[in-house]
Amino acid sequence: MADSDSNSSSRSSSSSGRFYLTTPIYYVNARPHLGHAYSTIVCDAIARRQRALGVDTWFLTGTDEHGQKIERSARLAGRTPMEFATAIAGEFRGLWDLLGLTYDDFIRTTEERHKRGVQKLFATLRDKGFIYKGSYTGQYCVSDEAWIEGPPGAPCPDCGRITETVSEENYFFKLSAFERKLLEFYEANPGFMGPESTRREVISFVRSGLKDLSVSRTSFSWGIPVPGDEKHVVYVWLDALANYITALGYGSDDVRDQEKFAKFWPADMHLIGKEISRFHCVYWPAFLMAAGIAPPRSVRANGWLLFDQGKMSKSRGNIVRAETVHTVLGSDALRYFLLREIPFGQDGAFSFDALVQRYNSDLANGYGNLVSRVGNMVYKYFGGDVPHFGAPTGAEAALRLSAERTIAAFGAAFDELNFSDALRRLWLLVGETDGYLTANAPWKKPADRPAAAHLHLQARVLATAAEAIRIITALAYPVLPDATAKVWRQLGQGEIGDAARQAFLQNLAWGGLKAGTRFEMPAPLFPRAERDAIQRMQNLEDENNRTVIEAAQGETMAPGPATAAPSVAPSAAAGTDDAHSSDTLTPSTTAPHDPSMPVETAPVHAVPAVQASSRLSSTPIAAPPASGQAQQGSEAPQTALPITIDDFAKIDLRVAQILVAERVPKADKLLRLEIDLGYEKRQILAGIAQQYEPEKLIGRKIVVVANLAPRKMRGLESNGMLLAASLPDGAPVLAGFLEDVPLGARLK
Ligand code: ME8
Repeated sequence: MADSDSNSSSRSSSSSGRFYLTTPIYYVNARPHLGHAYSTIVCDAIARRQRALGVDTWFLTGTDEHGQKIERSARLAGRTPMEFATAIAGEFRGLWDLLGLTYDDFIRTTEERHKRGVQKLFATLRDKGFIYKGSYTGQYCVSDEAWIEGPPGAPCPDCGRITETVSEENYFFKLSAFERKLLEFYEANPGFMGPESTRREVISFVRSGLKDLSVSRTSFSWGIPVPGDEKHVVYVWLDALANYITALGYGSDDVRDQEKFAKFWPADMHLIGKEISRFHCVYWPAFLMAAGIAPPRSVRANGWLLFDQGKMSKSRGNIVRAETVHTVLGSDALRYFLLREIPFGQDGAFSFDALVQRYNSDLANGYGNLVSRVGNMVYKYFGGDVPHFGAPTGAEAALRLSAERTIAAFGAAFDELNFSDALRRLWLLVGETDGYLTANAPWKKPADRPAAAHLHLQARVLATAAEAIRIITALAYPVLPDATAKVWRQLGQGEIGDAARQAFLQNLAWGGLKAGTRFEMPAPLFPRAERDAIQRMQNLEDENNRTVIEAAQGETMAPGPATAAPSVAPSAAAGTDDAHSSDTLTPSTTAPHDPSMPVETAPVHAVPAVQASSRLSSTPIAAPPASGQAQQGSEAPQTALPITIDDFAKIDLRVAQILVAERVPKADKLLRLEIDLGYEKRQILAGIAQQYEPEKLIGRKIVVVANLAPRKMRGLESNGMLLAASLPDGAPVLAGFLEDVPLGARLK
């Protein structure tokens, strides 16, 4: 890999006999996708290998549930933040369980143990003089929950969304005091962060000068109150980063928690996505140094999983769900693909095509085929018992030497996080074992070979190939836990989980398969995937998107809490040519649920319908009229569904001003608008491009349905709908005012 030099200083092996490993805690504003699964699967593979090496391992994951972003998402969904967070946290946990991930703890930042620890950390920082009160006026990116340098309206340099101007009384952390200390720390600990690109970026960020950091908010309340000053909530990144210590018991008076903290802190590895390096490599060690706590030993950033040429993310609308791959090819296939295909630390493209190719070549035709060939022949020629054989020849010695070299090389590469290289080397041994079988052809008896000599060759070749398979299987266990468990049983070795608990990788060596061991009948491991596997995965994704859209239309709503909007007329997104994908806040109908979580079947997106049949329609309005209901300006009012005043009150109509307007590529009806609602800025998409020149819209005041759940169109998120009258030919005319009205004013 390009950045492999940095790996050598940050091995995943532990020198202290214990290993503490963490994933990022994921925001609960949207359901998990393959990007989240990627980081969590990598951690799972590392944790499994560590345990199987006899290292006392603690693997933490969880969810990040506070902050403005979650509060807003919940409000849009008509849920309380806690209901909303609980539903999505259940989705994450349920998915990790479905995939068989072996996390030791799952922390939610809304838990009491976390709140207690965060308050203790905040109080400690303040008592030590690193926190002071001030006021902040500047830009904030709600999506990244990050303070941004730039003028009002500037886009976020990381995600490109419009930042909001915040003017608040805040507590500040004296980050500026840590500039030199951090640089010295990086210098003294060259293995602290990787890959090299991340290291360079972080160091140059710190060298360019650190300003004090605002670590509390006062303009909303969904967070952990600042101890002693409860109108402030702790800044969500200070809150979130602290999970790595609160989950171990930091802040608890219980002696067992204190022991656990003493045992596992500092963390051996925080595994993160590269976009959150600054938070983990700058802010986090500075907070810890200030509090007198040791910084983590290493932070390692994975690259981005790309799909359709962009970072896979729910805001781009280009996600694939891990459940889909699990359903069609199994979770081992997904794990193998992610670890083999993408050199860790680099960005890597995901496609169903590449997944199926890799699956067929390496798993179905490679490992799976080898295991079944050897197993079948051991049954056919020796009734299922590993045969005795006499002295090995040069061919056996060569295979043994390769296996021994592979044990060393695989371990070294894996522990340096070069998973792709580790697996490439291991699959060379698969190929070599296959070649050894083919060269010796135990299934073919030449006419001139005496029967006894042939039996001897069969015994020698099959016992040797089976031993090679045992070594391959043991090494592959952290990556292919399901398949290797089956093979381990087939090889008569019992449960691989038990072997892992007994640290079977610690002394893995050639010669463990004893003659006379009884094999189990081989069962298919990785059935070959036909072309239709790609189509099936695509269909599952399409079906899921359809379900989400339907749920957003209120058609599949299960009874929700009283705050959920009524399931009435379809929303404007229904059937529009642009609504080809959707944000996926809706708990999936196929995803499992953590039994400890309330079963949430109601969509988190509860969309108040506004489109009824009045002449004021919300846009985009590209939906073709249903037959017999030609869209006309003179639609009869009686086609409207009657609603009560309470129903109407659920619709949050607001005055907004257009700041930016531009066409959406390849969508001739759509404009992308950035609007100012007075209290926040947003992006909406509107189907008015054929009637309005974008540049003429700048500065214009409009009416917006502000509490409509976000939707995706052409991969862009639309956060609300503008209102327009519909002319007889269907052309929209924007609603507006003759008098001056302040931004954010409510229409009622
Ligand atoms: O950032 N490719 O949460 P988040 C690779 N709550 N990894 C990806 C990915 C992709 N396309 N998409 C997501 C947050 N990830 C904060 C973290 S930690 C104290 C707080 C993974 O829900 C990757 O690990 O936005 C990334 O850093 C993380 O999910 C972001 O998850």
